[in-house]
Amino acid sequence: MNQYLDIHPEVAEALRTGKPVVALESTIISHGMPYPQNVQTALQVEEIIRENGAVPATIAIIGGRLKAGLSADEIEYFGKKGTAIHKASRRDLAVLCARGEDGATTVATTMIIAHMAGIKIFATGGIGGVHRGAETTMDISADLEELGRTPVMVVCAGAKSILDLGLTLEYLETKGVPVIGYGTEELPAFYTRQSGFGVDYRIDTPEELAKAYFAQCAMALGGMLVTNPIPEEFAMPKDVIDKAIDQAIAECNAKGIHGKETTPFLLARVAELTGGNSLASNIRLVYNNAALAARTAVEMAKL
Ligand code: PSU
Ligand code: MN
Repeated sequence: MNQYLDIHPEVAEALRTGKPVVALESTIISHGMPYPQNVQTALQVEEIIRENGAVPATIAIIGGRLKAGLSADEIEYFGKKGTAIHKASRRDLAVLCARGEDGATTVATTMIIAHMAGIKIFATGGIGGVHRGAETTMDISADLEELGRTPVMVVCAGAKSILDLGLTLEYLETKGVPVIGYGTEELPAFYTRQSGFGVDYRIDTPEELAKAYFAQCAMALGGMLVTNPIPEEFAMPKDVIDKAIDQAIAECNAKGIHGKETTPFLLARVAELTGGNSLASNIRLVYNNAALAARTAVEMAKL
């Protein structure tokens, strides 16, 4: 086992005995949602994973240790500290561990740590991607590179249109990442079920997801992305969300915000501009993804 990694005893026991485990990220807690909804959501997501037959492993860096599985107190700590915690992507792991610091793991680092621990599947809300205007800023999330190289299945609700969804799909194609629509042929756009862009494959059951992942691993082809549309009853009106996103991006550019601050700024601003509505949708889609990931982990454990 990696010398920087600590696996929670319950997670370690599940992995040793071949029981299903689902990883969860911590940047969504510290930087993706406000306190206290972030903590309530993180705890409820763990509960949903248990109800669907798997063991949850929320991933984070605490005192320079890579943690696969957090206690409720540790989740509370990340939720309360919020953006004061270092947002940790691939480039940050080594220095944070060497210095003994804390870090909130993004999709990229959650995949890395999940893979080190032997966890195959990870549920979240949205992934990072190619930002609008990336042809001049070169702002492309390290999440996409990680999907290309690390053999973990990531279950999300597509990507927010704070990103350029067309360019994000092009980049994933270049990196060889299969983009799967769960029960849909169209890429979901996080708050809405449709984006106007197609996925590579439609898959309708957790069993078939598990089989596809098994084949992906057998050929050492890297990660897989499952995009699971938000349930109809929690989706947002497209015009409302588009307007908020356009305004948030304009403000982000006017303020000269860039680098790792961009995504947290846009997420927080969109939530403010839509009142509580987008946060409520965000929470519901994460629950939906957690349930699908747990059901898929159960099928993976049978193969
Ligand atoms: N998109 C969301 N919610 C999130 C994130 C993205 O809808 O919480 C977080 C995830 O942790 C993701 C990270 O991995 O932002 C991407 O940040 P960046 O664009 O700086 O790579
Ligand atoms: Mn970026």
